[in-house]
Amino acid sequence: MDLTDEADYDRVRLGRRTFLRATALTAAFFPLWTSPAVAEPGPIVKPLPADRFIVRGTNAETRWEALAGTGNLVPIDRFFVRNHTLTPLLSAQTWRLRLFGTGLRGAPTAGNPVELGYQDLLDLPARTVTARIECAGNGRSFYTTQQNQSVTGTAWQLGAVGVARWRGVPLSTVLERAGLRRSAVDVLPAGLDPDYVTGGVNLGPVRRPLPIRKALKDVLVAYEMNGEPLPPDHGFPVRLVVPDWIGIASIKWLGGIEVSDTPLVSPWNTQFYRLVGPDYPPEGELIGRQNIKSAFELPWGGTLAAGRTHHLTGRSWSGTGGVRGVEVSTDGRTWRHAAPRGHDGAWLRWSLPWRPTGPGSYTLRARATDRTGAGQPAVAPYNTQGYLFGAVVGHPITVA
Ligand SMILES: Nc1nc2c(c(=O)[nH]1)N[C@H]1C(S)=C(S)[C@@H](COP(=O)(O)O)O[C@H]1N2
Ligand SMILES: [Mo]
Repeated sequence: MDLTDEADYDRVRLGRRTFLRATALTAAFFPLWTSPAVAEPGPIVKPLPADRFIVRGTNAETRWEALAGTGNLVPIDRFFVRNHTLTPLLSAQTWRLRLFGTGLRGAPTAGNPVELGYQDLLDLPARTVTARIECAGNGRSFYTTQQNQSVTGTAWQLGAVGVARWRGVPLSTVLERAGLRRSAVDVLPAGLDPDYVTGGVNLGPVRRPLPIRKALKDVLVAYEMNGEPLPPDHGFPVRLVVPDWIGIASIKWLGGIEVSDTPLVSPWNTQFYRLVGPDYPPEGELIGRQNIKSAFELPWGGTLAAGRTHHLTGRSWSGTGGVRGVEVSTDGRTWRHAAPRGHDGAWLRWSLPWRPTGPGSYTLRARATDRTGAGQPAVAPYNTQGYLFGAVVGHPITVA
């Protein structure tokens, strides 16, 4: 069995603990360390100008038109932010990463963990990777606007995704250094942001189990983003970057990691981030990898000038394999291949010349296929929490 396949592995997890017990777990499960804040926390710290972001509650989504003209990387000043609560302002001097659990030699307890400071991390051999982070709920609003279905959660369009260059230490290095035992099966990274309280229940710090196979494969304990120290909103001083997996895996403001020789659960893998609905088993299907999507670098409902040729640009990406090709339709019937503008593994940038036949309303569509042969269907299978909207999105524009 492939233990990096969350749906498969989850059946093992659920086999050992009953699902109901798992969902009943709350804050008491994880030690609540605090880290002294250097100032009062704010919602989101960086500026959110209206031409680059759409603010949605405690979150901010990137406007796709703000990516036109940028390179492969999304600049920090337009990278989306997804905060369950708010951005804590932490000090690198007092920050500690605390590792504990039965999956480490000597089974250190939460009260007496293995500790690592910021400078300790900087002193370890570093690696730089370009990776995409995308919220599992990216595209959620289209379940409602395109499919007429009601879903819970933040009504993102397609801007809850970004690609950055991350520098840090492989999680495998950190775990080995902390005394990883071969019997370890799960790690549980937790954030130092305030507890997440929803429906009157305190679910404790944001945290989500990660199978050891993925943890050792390509996960980074990152302290730099696009060549700068990690910005506060993106996890300063240290976050995880979990390539190709749903954004929640990439825990920001990383404070602790439980390493366990028995499977771990948290509300973020029992209650959230499961596909639940008429087409899924009653306990739902756990999500690991992200799926395929495409977006135009155009304003939503924007206007293009009539009587000339436009170069439609956009990007396509997939959590299951590199994007192989992209087709675009401007009339809802015929599809043309878009030309690649560069690909470095995180996403494919493409363009297509288009001369509108005349003024009027148009719906632009883009659909990608990846190396596994997966594509974008016309309709996304429904799930109540609106995750993984992978269907083709109709992008309205006006030619005038
Ligand atoms: N500690 C902590 N980590 C977190 C979150 C959070 O609220 N708290 N949000 C997660 C979710 S749901 C996503 S999609 C990504 C978003 O990363 P970004 O804000 O840097 O874009 O961070 C993840 N890591
Ligand atoms: Mo997310």
